[in-house]
Amino acid sequence: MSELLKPEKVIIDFKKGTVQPYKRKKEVRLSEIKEYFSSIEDAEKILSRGRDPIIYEYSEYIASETSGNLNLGVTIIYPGKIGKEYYMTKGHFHEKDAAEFYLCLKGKGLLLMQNENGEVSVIELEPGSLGYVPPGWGHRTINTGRGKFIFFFAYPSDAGHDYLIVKEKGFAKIVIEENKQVRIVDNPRYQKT
Ligand code: S6P
Ligand code: ZN
Repeated sequence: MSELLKPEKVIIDFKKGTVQPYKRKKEVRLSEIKEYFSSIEDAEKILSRGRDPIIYEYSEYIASETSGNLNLGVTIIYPGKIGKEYYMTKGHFHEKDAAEFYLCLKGKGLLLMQNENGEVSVIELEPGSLGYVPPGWGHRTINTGRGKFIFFFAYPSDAGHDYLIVKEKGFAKIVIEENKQVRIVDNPRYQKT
């Protein structure tokens, strides 16, 4: 064992989506995530009007990033769409073989996963439901509701995050609103390997 840490209590506010104490907090605004949306044109239109909304934010309790530890945190995805596509996280693969789970605390959304063979899996999340991401599956979350979508996550601290594959190739599916319905459709910009 490399270091002996002191046990700590962590307080999660299910309604506000806060974690205390937290070590990392990040807000992701449209300007940072615009290339991940299927319609960059719609994103550019919003930005050109001088608006740069927060799409999502998260805070993480990190005891230590050494192997054997867990990172815990809460993500809030705001409600909204870029064109027809719902607000979502960038999505990533873990660099190591590492699982993760998402436990929905508030609102509703989807957990979209994809493995290296291009297979896709989607889990609907509502308060009390948990989506398990096995090692090897890229993962993105999408707010399909009208309010904030808030979920708790945990993953091995040394998992590592690879955003490049998703940024360059995208996910095979996107989640859009069509005729007031949530639809999971082929991503027109998806690049197969
Ligand atoms: C980390 C975990 C979450 C995400 C967060 C934002 O493994 O999955 O903390 O970082 O939900 O998503 P993303 O794709 O921007 O990291
Ligand atoms: Zn992850």
